Amino acid sequence: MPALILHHHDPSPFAEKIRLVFGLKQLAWSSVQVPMIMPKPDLTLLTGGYRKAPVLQIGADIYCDTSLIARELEARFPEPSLFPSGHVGLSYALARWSDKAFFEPGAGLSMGENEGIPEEILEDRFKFFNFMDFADIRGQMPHCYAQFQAQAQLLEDELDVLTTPYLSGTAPSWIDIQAYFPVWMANTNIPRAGELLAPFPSIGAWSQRMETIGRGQRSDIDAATAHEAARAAEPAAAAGVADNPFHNFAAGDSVTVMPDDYGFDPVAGTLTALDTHGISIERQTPELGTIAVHFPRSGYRVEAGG
Ligand SMILES: N[C@@H](CCC(=O)N[C@@H](CS)C(=O)NCC(=O)O)C(=O)O
Repeated sequence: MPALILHHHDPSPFAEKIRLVFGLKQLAWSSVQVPMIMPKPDLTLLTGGYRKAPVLQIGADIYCDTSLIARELEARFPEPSLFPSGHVGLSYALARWSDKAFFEPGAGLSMGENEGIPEEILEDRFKFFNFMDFADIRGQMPHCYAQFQAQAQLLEDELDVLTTPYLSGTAPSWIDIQAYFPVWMANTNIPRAGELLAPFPSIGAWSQRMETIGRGQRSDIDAATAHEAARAAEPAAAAGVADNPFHNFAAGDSVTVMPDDYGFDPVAGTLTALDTHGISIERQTPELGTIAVHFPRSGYRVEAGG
């Protein structure tokens, strides 16, 4: 099986989710650092335009978005499972809470409370994070603190009544990882993290347990090596388009796919698979040959043309 290659940047909280999955599953993986801001030509050569971090590459297959990356890693490496106590649907559903309600105020605090963030990063995020009011970022800080702590309180309430070390039992799970990544972001990127998290001692104790998961065995490679791995491989067989009365798409259609929340960069290609879990397209590239790009169905818009 080709290597697992994660295209990410070390400060990325979303990438931290997947680094923790590598830890939980004790996987060896290769790391390619991507720039924090556009342009990212080495990444978009693979994705066709999708720019967010992280992206998982396995040969000529490119997996976008942490929900889909988790699903793919679980399918390929089922043990130890991301779902030790079941609750697969509920676990994925939790992303709408942690990616939005918990992450967004944390992202606001990371941008608004750090002195000296380079102007080009602020400008990039100004265009990218449509959920933030950059015109009055300082004025938003009290609300961001309040919202971050309101979500931390929910997590603390849950941890307070736990009789097991992790949220869904004796082993860590995708639920733990999703709930933990905004806490990791606070500790890593928010200057007043100590005060912010001080009212939540159960989160502190559980965070120490989460850190024991590790991040698997990482080796650093450059983008050219990742491109060579894509060139040398063919995409995995696609599952086709599932029957559904609510759309008219068929395998072979030209489509574009893009996120429906922020970072609206369309990726054009030929549809090869579509169901209620995911979307796959193939792109012909002069540099790398055929590349398959995969997205989750939840949170991604497919449109005809491209
Ligand atoms: N829904 C996406 C969100 C990913 C995301 O927003 N990642 C941030 C980094 S933490 C990002 O891409 N920021 C802009 C950038 O790095 O270019 C996922 O789950 O992977």
